[in-house]
This record gives sequence, C-alpha cells and structure tokens, in this order.
Amino acid sequence: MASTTLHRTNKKIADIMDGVSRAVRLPGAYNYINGQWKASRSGKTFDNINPATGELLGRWPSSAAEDLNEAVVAASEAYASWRLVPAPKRAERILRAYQVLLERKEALAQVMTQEMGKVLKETRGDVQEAIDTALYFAGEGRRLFGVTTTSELADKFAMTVRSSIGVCGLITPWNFPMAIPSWKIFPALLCGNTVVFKPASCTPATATLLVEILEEAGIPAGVVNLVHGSGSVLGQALIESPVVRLISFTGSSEVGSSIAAACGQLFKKVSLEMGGKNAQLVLDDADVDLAIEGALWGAFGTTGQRCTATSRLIIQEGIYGALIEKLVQAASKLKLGNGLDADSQVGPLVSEDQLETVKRYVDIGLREDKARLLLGGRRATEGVLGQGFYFEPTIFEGAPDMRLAQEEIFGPVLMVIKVKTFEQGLQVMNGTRYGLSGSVYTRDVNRVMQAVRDMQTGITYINAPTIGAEVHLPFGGVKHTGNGHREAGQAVLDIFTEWKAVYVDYSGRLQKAQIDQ
Ligand code: UN1
Repeated sequence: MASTTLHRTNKKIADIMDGVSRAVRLPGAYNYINGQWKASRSGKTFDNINPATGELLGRWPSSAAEDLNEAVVAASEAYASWRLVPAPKRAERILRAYQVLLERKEALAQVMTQEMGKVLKETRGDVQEAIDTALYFAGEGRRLFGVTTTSELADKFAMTVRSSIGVCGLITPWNFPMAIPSWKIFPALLCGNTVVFKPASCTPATATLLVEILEEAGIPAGVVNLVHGSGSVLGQALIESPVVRLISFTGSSEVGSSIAAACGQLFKKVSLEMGGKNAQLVLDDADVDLAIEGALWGAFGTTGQRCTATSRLIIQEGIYGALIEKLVQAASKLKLGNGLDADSQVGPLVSEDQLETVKRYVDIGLREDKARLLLGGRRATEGVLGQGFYFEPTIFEGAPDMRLAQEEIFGPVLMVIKVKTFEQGLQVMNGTRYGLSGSVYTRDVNRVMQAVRDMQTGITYINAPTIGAEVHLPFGGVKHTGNGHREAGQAVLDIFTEWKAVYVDYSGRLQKAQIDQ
C-alpha cells in the first residue's frame, strides 16, 4: 500500500522513513532530473538485493543514454546560474545538508546495511564520513583561497582565482555508498559546478536518500541530477557527452584505465581513484597485539571490500610464528552475520558476483604450490548465513609474487608473507602495481621516518591499520591506483576547479613582461 502511495504522489523516501527498513523495500524510487523524481523513460528496472538475506529490497530505474542526456542538459542549464551564486551562499546549502545528514544518520545507516551488507557500526561510520565532508566544505565557502603575489612590472597586480569547470559526471562505487559520493558531490557543488551522479547499482537507495537530502537542503533544480542504471551504458554516455567537462570515477583500475583513455582523446578532465593491494608491515620490535588488532580490522572490516583494505600482512621473521598463531586464532573467532545484528562483526559480500570473485581467487590460491591456507577458504552457509553471500575470513601464507599477493580481490582474504629484514619488507610492500595505503608497525623512530620516505603509497600509517583516512587529508594513491589527483581536504579543490591567473595593470601604459628590463 505504501508503495502505491510512493508511486502516486511521488512522496519522498525520507518522509516515510519511520520504518526505514520498509521504505527501501518499496518499488518506485526514481531518477532525479532537473528537480523532478522520475522513472527511466523505458520504464525498465533492475533489482536491489539484500546481500545478507537474498531478499528483494526494491526495483530501481534501469536508465538509458536518453535519460542520462536529459540530466546532462539540466545540469548544463543550471550551471549558468549556479556558478554565479557566491561560494559562501553555496556553502550554506551544504551546511543544511550537513544538518539533515546528522539528524538522519541512524536511518541512513540502517538502509545502507540492508542494501550493502556491512555492519551497522561501519555504515554509521560511512554516513559520519559524509557528515564530516559536508561540514568541511560548508566551511570552505568562506575560504576557497587563491594567492596574491607580486608582479615583475610596476603598477601591476597579480593573483590567482579558482574557477568552476561546468558539468561534472560522478561515478561512484558501492563499498562506501554515502562517503564516496559525498567526497565528490560536496566539493563539486561548493566550487560552482553542477553534477550528474551515477551511483553503483548495488546501492541505489543510499544514493537516492543522499540526493533527496540535497534537495531538502535547497540545492536548486538541475544542480544535482541522479541517474540509476548500468555503469557501462551510462558511463559511456557521460564520457561521450561534449557538455560534460569532467569525469570523477572511483572503481577498478581496469575500468579507470579505459575511462582515462576515452577522456584523454576528448580532452576531458578525469580524476580516478582505483585499486589497492595494501600491506601492513610488522617489524620484530612491534607491539604484536596491537598489530594483530590492526590487521583484523584492516583485512576483515567491511568484509575486505575497501580500496584501503589490508590484503597483505608482511611480517619480520623474528615474530612471524607467534604472530600468525595468534592472528589465525583471533580471526577464527570473528562473528559473521547480518549487519543489522549488534553482535555481527563481519557482514556478507555485497553480491553474488563478488562472492564468485572471492571464490575464484581462493581456488587460485589453493592451486598455488607456494601457498598454504591457514584459515577459512569457504563460503559460510551455516543456518541463516546460507541465504546470504557470506565468506569465511580467509588467511593464506605465501610468496609476494603470487596472484593472491598481487591482484586486488575485494574480499575477506589476507595474504601473509614472511620477510627477513625491514628493507626486504618495504621492497615487498612496494612490489605491486598499486600504491594506495600502507602501514608499518614498529617502535623504532628511524624506521618510521625511513618508511614514510620510501613507501610508494598515497596514504601512510604508522602503528595503525591501512584503513581509516580522515576527510581533511588528501585521499588517493600512486602508480595504478590513481592518475595524480587526490580527493578530500584541500587537494580535491584542484579536481573541481581550474586555476585562473589574473593580471591587473594600473600603470596606464603598455608594459611588456620579460621584455621591459
Ligand atoms: C575505500 O577504501 O574505498 O580510509 C574508502 C578509509 C575510509 C574510506 C575508504 N575512510 O578506510
């Protein structure tokens, strides 16, 4: 009955969020284009499945290029006026969004856990990350600093200002369905751009709720547009549209590489956040219990589905035996279960596809001569777990050149590698094509500073796991993880603005730089 109401009156999901779990089970969630909630033109839909139970949560518009192009036109028209709204005023709307996010944190986390699977403690953290990001960029409205500088010529003034770019296409993943869109949407809007947002198909409800909050916060029609559907169809339409000036993508390195190639041909600005094969290095002098706690959180938190997840644990030989014994014992006690249950520590994988990927990699590991399975390695099917996409926390021991130690798996699979020295540990850590985050556990300050200097990662942790980035510091990586950009903090402003150098000559005569001496 409620679903009919939603369809008929276009009543917004947030208005019926009292029983949030019911809200997202309702069919009839829409694209948001030019301030209107609407279905895809074809009327086609796709299913949103709860990975903990296999149950259908709702049907969402499976949009085509024509829907996307309508959103691009809306964003392009809205840009003409949004770019001229003073940044402090744009920021006020973001501050309102911050307030609503804060009020609705628990409800949003409940929805997110149901469609994505991670445990409530973590979905609350995901929403909190969006809250922090909104607050940060609300403050940025009265900064957005450029520089003033000197001129080599007399009576001439020089400065830099940041200018907006135009329509931005934002393509986001399912593992942080609120945090990552917020990293892109808030700075994009603050800088005066308009947005076409294409969220991951596994998490359409969270994306819809976020956009609805932006609507409530007074973001004008057309400034933010939401189009659900297939990543390849809509991504291609976004890239090909001449009006879209920038693509910001978070996802796999394979997809990122093809986006970069296509955008390169079209001179389109592109920012990419991609894979990781993050390592935690534990030296002989480390606090072993602290290192184990960090590894468990880094490897099995979010069921290993973070770009920053710890997927390699590199251990110096002196503590190797003792550490892995305790680690395996602790990991075997992790409680798998529905993320809505307070005692669950590890939720399901996001989808059956993801479960298949993890199984495939475990099979590869089992066939490798150099690998030894220390824990897990199977789909978890006991009792109600059998209804969902659960996989046992899995630990392999092996060599750094194995596929399991080189390729991003995005699941609860940790590869343990023994090294003789600190130097060898760093070499193993740096010996992959990725470079997102890394961590070193040691009490030796000289080793700390050498690691900070030599780790080939965008994010470096000392005596802390590879996950846990904060929103006011740059987020991103080197090598095949990124393309030189950083999200979050001040650094993201370089994605969503272009620098303009401004010279004001008040001498009243022609002055020639480099010529007049
Ligand atoms: C991701 O890994 O995909 O640093 C994003 C963290 C979170 C963000 C992770 N704040 O682990």
